Amino acid sequence: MKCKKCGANDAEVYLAYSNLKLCPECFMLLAERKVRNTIETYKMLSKNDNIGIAVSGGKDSATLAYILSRSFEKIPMTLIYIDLGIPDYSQHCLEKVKELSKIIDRDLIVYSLEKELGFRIPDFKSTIYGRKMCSACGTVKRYLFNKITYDLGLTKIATGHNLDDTVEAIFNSYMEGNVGALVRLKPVLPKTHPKMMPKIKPLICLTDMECLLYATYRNLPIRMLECQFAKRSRTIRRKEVLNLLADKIPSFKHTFISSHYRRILPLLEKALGGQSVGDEMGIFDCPVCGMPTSLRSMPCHFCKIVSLLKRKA
Ligand code: Q46
Ligand code: ZN
Repeated sequence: MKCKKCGANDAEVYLAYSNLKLCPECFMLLAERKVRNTIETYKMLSKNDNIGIAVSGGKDSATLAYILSRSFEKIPMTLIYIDLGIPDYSQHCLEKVKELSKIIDRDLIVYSLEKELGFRIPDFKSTIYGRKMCSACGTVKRYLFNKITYDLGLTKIATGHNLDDTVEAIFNSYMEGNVGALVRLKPVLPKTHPKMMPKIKPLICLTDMECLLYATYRNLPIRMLECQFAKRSRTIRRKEVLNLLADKIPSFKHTFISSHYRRILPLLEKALGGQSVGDEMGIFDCPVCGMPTSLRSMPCHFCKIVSLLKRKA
């Protein structure tokens, strides 16, 4: 079977949602075009930008960094890696992001939790987060990527959230009736506080599998180890359910996300009068670290969970 685009090479990739059979070269060009179109549609980048790219050693952030760097050569970009101190895994991922930074010739900032803050993610095992390590880890990463981007004087941060991540997050917010989270799950999050950096998600148009195929065909350095805390998380189980739906209805994820952004989200925002749920309560400065928080006169989530470790020490 020949590639449906070029008609010359053998097709290796089948995109069921659009019934396309492509050769690796045409698939990679299509993926890059989709990302560039997403960036244009949502006005994610401007020529004065100097962006941070959150990298983890995984397929998504490697794909993101490669496509951004190649498509927007003139825009300054810095890779940011947080060393979480997870035995074997963090060191392995660090080696991958170092290789990636060499390949794309962009600077890499490595922030070590242990060196900078004196703790590691596994230290949360002995706290109330022992059974939900990913929740503590997510809070730490979100906080630090924002803070590092701010401290470095960059203009925004790009993350590797892909289409599957976003469909799962929207689906979960529907399930929980969490309208606030639903309204915040946008491809672009603008600056709502002087220290809250804008966030962009250029991979929102590519599935998990497309990111994996892209990183593999481009021979990008990606991790081979799984984090020891990743086992059977709820997020993974919800993704499995959504994949079952996509097996039966191949366009399910694309239709779901486009209906949400085109039809549901504008209505929700209108109903909220242009505010996100929680906006009416404002954004405050954390009394401990000075970074933005939705909690009035209280430490931010990051400071709260870090204080748990200090109490244990
Ligand atoms: S690193 Fe952190 Fe992940 Fe490990 S503890 Fe969970 S969130 S699984 S991407
Ligand atoms: Zn704080």
